[in-house]
Amino acid sequence: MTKTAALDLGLVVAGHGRHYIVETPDGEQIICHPRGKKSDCVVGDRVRWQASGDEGVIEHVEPRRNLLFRQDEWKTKSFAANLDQVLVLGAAEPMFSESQLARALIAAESADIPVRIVLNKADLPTIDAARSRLAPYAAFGVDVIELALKARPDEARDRLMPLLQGKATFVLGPSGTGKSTLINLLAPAARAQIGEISQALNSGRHTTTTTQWYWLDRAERNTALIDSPGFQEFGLGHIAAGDLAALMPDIGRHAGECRFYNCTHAHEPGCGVLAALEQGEIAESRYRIYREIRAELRP
Ligand SMILES: Nc1nc2c(ncn2[C@@H]2O[C@H](COP(=O)(O)OP(=O)(O)OP(=O)(O)O)[C@@H](O)[C@H]2O)c(=O)[nH]1
Ligand SMILES: [Mg+2]
Ligand SMILES: [Zn+2]
Repeated sequence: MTKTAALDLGLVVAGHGRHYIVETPDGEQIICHPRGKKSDCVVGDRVRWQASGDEGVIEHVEPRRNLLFRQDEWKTKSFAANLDQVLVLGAAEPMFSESQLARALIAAESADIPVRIVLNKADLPTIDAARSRLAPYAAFGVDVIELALKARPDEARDRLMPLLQGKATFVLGPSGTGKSTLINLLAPAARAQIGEISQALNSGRHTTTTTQWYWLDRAERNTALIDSPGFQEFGLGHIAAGDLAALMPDIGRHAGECRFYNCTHAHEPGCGVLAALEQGEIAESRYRIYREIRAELRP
């Protein structure tokens, strides 16, 4: 038996700076601190810990199945580990940035985590513009689910539940798209704070500031949703420029047709991607985003 196997196993369900909430296999929640200075756990981590008074000390993080993160210019922002899928939320108001959405998809693809897009606030008149902006994504095979989480909650629940059952799903998206609304709709015990709460209490909007794991089924603990703060920027500094096309399926599928094996799809003769763009097989917005991101990446 290894030394760590003697320690208790727990699941990190929240992190607040230097301490974490670890849930035991019987559902008890304990405040834990990591051993040593480095706090390198994230929500979704399985950890080995031991009690120290009323609190606990995290001794060891179990190997991760995957880790979703972004890499801005100066720092790595880890979202969560051991995920079964990512729901990327966009809304008609505030109108989502297609570049941010594309980046979230690329990060999930590079972490090898399946994604779906939820387009929320379908009750608003601006939904048509949002829907056409997402048409290229549906065309290359992303599941795009149009919902009105607040205006038509029963329909939203019926559409989502079969897709979430038995999985740990990370809810990712810009601020104000309805991530916490989604969590509150589906996780009975959740009190994820949403826009209105604080509008009533103070002048600011209430925005989620920490990542938090919620069970949809507290007794069985098979199905979870993870709420997260909205992002503003989404850097992909961890991706090598030459790998980018392969992480954008609509572009990557034409890269094999290029004359040069190291084609950058910018100006080379015999480029399969440029030919597909010309033919309308790649959406102009997608190609523009490919060029924009590529310019930021290390060669
Ligand atoms: N019209 C409309 N508004 C909605 C819908 N769903 C959510 N909203 C509203 O959108 C606002 C933001 O919702 P939140 O759930 O707090 O958004 P969030 O993505 O958690 O935002 P952050 O925590 O800031 O990242 C709230 O005022 C919600 O009531 C919808 O289906 N239709
Ligand atoms: Mg929120
Ligand atoms: Zn090319």
